[in-house]
Amino acid sequence: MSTHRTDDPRTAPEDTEAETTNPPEAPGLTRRSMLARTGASLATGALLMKSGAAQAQSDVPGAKRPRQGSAADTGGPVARQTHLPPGRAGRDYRPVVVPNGSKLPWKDVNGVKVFHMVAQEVEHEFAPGLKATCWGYNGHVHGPTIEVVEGDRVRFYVTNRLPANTTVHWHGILLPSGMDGVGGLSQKSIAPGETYRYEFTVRQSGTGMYHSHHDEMTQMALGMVGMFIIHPRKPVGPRIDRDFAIMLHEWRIDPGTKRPDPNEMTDFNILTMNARAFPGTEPLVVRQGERVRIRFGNLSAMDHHPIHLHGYQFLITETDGGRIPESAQWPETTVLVPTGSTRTIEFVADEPGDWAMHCHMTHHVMNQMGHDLPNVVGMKPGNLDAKVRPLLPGYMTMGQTGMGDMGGMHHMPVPDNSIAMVGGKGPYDEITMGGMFTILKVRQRLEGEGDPGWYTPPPGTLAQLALADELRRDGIDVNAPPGADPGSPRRG
Ligand SMILES: [Cu+2]
Repeated sequence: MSTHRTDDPRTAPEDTEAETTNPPEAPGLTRRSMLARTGASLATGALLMKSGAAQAQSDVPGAKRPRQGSAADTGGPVARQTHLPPGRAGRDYRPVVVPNGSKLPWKDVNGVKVFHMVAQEVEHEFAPGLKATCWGYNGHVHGPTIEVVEGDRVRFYVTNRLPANTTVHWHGILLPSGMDGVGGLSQKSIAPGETYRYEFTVRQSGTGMYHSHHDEMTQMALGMVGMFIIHPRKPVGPRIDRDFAIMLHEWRIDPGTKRPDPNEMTDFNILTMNARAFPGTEPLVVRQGERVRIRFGNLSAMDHHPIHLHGYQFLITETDGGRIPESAQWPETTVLVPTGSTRTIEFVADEPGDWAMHCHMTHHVMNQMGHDLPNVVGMKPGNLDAKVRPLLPGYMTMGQTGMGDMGGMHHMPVPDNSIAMVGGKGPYDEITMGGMFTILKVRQRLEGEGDPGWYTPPPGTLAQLALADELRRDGIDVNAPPGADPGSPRRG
């Protein structure tokens, strides 16, 4: 689609005149200010162009011709505005990595990045053993990550193949009001079978999101969310070697059922990173010494997620409002990602190892946990199991010492289409977490991009069973009363 038409705006003779007479899309965004914001050189500025390919929309099934002069009319004066040539991976930016995810493809139509999104039902696997019928985009849950460059002109066709109306809201993206995608408020919602067109010039950089903004409670609970990443036209901050994008989300899927329950308000039992629950999450693989960026988005229904990274201190470098000035970036080991927000962290991966990265709400690292269980911690069942088994074959009292053993119970019968509450295979033992948990794998050497397997700590750097000699040497008597000194001088 890179063939130039005779009405290509770059060659149209009336181009110069139109540029001076047509107001820019947003107040304050003149060609001069965009150049200043993008840091683009005057030479690049000479390539500034205006959109003009209104003819593209007439052959789209379900598309209706917008009223003349409306903001949605690419041929109208309002929509005519300056933008830069499509930013390209490799030349203008280093693409993000979306673990377990996908990206939305685009094509260049007369200097405009054209995307086609299809809202549809999707069979999605959360982890081996658990699938559900969700709603997403282009065969994926969540929707493919959108990746563009500041100054791009973008055009999204959204086809609705759902049984219900929908819209797409570009969350955190600066654009004209009529492109904001709020059903009823900024547009008519998209009926099943219809295709709508959204179009705007990207005039910011950072990490945004997109999601349905019609029957939000249902459609977002079923998975209709995605990341919207905008690279700066010229790099900002230190050069990044690995750039990851992770969307956080929460679901209610009762064991044995096939549909997420959108009516759930508090008791979510599947917590996901890029719509996967541990042990279904793919690790983040990094070479030692690389500068790493991780962008988190959160479109959970009700919860904020404090994401904790082991082994590192990082800087919080971005919110959904853009890059934080260097003087205001502060160090953390846990970043709270409020719902409806994005947060970006950066660090140098100088310490090799397998490092846990997870939500620190302990119920968010469980799978299909029921919270109406009686508390049996400390209970001594005696021969209760033997007594109950004639009535309930296979009965076994569980939880007297906590939930840590649940992961090892893969031999126990569980309902069809459900997963163990915790547990994935680790190099030493069962990992007693599930849900919003993944692993950052930092290696001195990497062969290919795949999972490098488990980390082998150098000799002397692994916690292990204490030897009798060591105990003797250090004067530790394991049977002596345990010690504790007063924490304040007033208590003796
Ligand atoms: Cu959480």
